[in-house]
Amino acid sequence: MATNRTFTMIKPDAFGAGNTGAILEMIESAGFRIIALRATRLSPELAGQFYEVHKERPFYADLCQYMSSGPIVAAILEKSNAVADFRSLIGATNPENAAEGTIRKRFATSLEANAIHGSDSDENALIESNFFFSAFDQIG
Ligand code: DGI
Repeated sequence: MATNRTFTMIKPDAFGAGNTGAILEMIESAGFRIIALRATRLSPELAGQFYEVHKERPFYADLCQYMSSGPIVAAILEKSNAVADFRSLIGATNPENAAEGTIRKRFATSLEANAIHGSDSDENALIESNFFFSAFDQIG
């Protein structure tokens, strides 16, 4: 994958509240092109694999339970400087610290239910994209 891609998930709180369309609109308006998109549901085991990097953290069990509590939308996005620009668009992990105009400021309801995921590096964007999508799922 080129370094101009990132991976995102619209989390169960935002999906359940019917905010998927508004969030995708913010993403496209910010100049990201959708390369792959799917609605799905994570089992606790799959959520655990996805967030394995956090497995020693005290919130890991809660995070896996939360991320498997309802459907999510996964997507691969393309834009120059995608990883950093998307982290700016989504805002700080804790919505209390998220800047005005960010997705988390607008849609997150708590530190855990923070509406959206964005990869934190090009390497993780590739790993996370391959977790959800085959090459066949991704447009060129
Ligand atoms: O990359 P981020 O999603 O912004 O943040 P992260 O990779 O540090 O953490 C992954 C997710 O775990 C985050 O989006 C929300 C949740 N989380 C992070 N820190 C805490 C937390 N959940 C709880 N309950 N408590 C925390 O301290």
